[in-house]
Amino acid sequence: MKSAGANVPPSYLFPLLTRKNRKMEIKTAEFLVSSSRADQCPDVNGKPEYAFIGRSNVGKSSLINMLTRRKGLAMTSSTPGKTMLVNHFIINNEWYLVDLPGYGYAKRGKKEMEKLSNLISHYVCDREELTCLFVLIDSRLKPQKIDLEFIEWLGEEGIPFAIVFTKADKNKAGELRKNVDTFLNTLKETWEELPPHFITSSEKGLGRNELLAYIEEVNVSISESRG
Ligand SMILES: Nc1nc2c(ncn2[C@@H]2O[C@H](COP(=O)(O)OP(=O)(O)OP(=O)(O)O)[C@@H](O)[C@H]2O)c(=O)[nH]1
Ligand SMILES: [Mg+2]
Repeated sequence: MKSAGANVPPSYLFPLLTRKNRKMEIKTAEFLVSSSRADQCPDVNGKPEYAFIGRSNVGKSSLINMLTRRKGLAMTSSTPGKTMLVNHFIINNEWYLVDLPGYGYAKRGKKEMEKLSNLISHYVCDREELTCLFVLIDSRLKPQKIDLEFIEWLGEEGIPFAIVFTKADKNKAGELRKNVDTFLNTLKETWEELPPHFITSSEKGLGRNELLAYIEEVNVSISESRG
């Protein structure tokens, strides 16, 4: 049985659970750089990094724009496979949001698929600054094998992560909760403790405060742990 969450020392998890109503204001959000290889990612001086991963077209780039309230900051597209590089955005000059390419877009050539898969796995496994990986799941779908396998792999590698359900606005009434519960119940079969999860709509701004408050909690815990 495995457990998940953010990459902070265990003694700091308690305040994470108890301190409520923390608010994060986004004062500045700027694109820093794109990297085609994980070992070419920028030196961020130990500042925490929060990255977004998930199937192509699940809404990773849109979520970054929603969180920062900068519409064109991350490039989005209705066609899958838009984001091909690791994109770093610096927020409030204090921490980073990272937009990653999607996994599982079968229409690419084999070589390209391999290159992207290498980029993702090296970033996820080797990036020391990666504080929490947000795994985006389309809230309209039944649990997908590729997502479950990816989460299983995160467990094997011991990568701290949280789940973000996307496109909540596209669900019919009643379907949203049902799909979220089905997904979480599936995870419960192999995970001792469920990771934190968030329900979002980039279209409606749903989940913005909760996600930012979570990031803020983790940032505070990290700076407290460093003294
Ligand atoms: N209705 C609705 N549409 C969304 C939402 N989030 C994303 N979309 C749409 O879904 C499509 C894909 O969004 P992206 O943000 O580009 O997805 P991505 O995961 O970054 O995709 P890749 O970079 O190709 O892996 C776009 O047409 C978005 O407008 C949402 O919350 N609600
Ligand atoms: Mg994208």
